[in-house]
Amino acid sequence: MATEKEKLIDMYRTMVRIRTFEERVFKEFTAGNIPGFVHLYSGQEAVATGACANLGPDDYITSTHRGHGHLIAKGGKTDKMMAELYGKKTGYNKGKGGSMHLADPDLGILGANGIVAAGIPIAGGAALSAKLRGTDQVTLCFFGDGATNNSRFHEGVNLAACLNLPVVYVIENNLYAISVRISYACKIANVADRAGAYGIPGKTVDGNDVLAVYEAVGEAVTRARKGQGPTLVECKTYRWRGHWAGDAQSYVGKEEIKEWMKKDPIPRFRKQLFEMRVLTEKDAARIDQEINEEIKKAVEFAEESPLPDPEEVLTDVYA
Ligand SMILES: Cc1ncc(C[n+]2csc(CCOP(=O)(O)OP(=O)(O)O)c2C)c(N)n1
Ligand SMILES: [Mg+2]
Repeated sequence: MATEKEKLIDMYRTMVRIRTFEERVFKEFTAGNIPGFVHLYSGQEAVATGACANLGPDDYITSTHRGHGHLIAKGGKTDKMMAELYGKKTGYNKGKGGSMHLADPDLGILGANGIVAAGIPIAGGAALSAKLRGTDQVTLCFFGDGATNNSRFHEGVNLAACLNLPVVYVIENNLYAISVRISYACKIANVADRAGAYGIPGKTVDGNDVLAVYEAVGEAVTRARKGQGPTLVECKTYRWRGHWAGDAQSYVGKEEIKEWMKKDPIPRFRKQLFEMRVLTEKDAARIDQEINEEIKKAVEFAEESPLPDPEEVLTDVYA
């Protein structure tokens, strides 16, 4: 029970860390302090957190253009992430990757990715490697509803199913691909139903319920570790901010955003933890304060770090 309690508190801390990181990034981006593009994860914290809580340090994840939450949930350090977003030498990619190329192979983080659905074949490769090496490593492959209409989804999931690979596909159905609503681009209610076409299990869960995600992905991870092949887990959720941090969301009704904000996964989980007597109001306030301090320091670290030297422009281009 002690371990279980620690785990739940850790999951709560991760969700707060993601939200605090993202909202600070939004602020700094809006102020012009972060170059390039950022795609924020606020509202979707329960997915990355619940899914990655099933992984160990040796397992892999592939991510997307909306990757900050995935990295944090897999153990990415917020100071090195922030420095990378600022384009600084101390960042995960020495300041040359930015938000959409954040990666840490030592933590099994095979990279954020600016190409929609491109993580799917990479996850297949990582899972095939684990299988050939005879390890029990699992690969979690995150992607959005939009990616499920890309050909890489069909090819990648079909091949992984045929090869019985230890991979778990986590679809974050946040209802939109940029400004295109999922109902316009897909004629089935639950994308996870597509699993049947590949002969693998598929499940749709409330993606704002961290414990539901944890459980569904947990079952899929267990199957994968036992050599029983891939699973598709669809998590229904919502992104609070625009497609990217500067998007005015003119295609979304204000009421819709308000409705989803009422389903905020963080206070929802906090309430559950209070009811379970795992967390007190005082604990929650302490966690908020610790994380605020951590993110403040991450920004200071990023601001104070040097830019990469011009001579480094052609180094680390290829691994
Ligand atoms: C192959 C490819 N096609 C199109 C784009 C442009 N694009 C960037 S993000 C995006 C939408 C992705 O939607 P979804 O998969 O639902 O992820 P979300 O942004 O909702 O997290 C598109 C079409 C791209 N980056 N790569
Ligand atoms: Mg989407």
